[in-house]
Amino acid sequence: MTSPTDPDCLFCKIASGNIEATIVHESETTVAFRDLNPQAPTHVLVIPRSHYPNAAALAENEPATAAHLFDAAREIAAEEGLDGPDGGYRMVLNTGPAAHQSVFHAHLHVLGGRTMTWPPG
Ligand code: D5M
Repeated sequence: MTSPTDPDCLFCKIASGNIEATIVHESETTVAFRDLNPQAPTHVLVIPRSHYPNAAALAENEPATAAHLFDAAREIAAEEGLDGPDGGYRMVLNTGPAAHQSVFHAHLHVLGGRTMTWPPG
């Protein structure tokens, strides 16, 4: 089975190298890059190379790749020094317009380097 892609999708273009981004991590199934509008000292987006409109669709169709997003996040958190005993980081999967999703290619936000508050806005 070939991986789905959307030629009009911004994040597909980043994954294929057709649009520049500050890439911090890559694997066979995932790409991670710094968010253009960071909400924390570390704000990285981890995306699947395959195009699915959100994390739910990714999990339904490529559950192994969905798991790879979390594994990439773990490695990025370690590389960014966020995983110490007093540290921590937040992973966010905005899913749908009401949840503030604005790019409809599944992506996992990894945020850290500051104290987070709860509840999220
Ligand atoms: O998050 C979508 C995120 O994507 C938002 O935090 C901005 C980020 N973004 C948008 N365009 C780019 C480019 N070109 N590079 C890096 N980051 C980008 P959402 O959960 O959909 O609101």
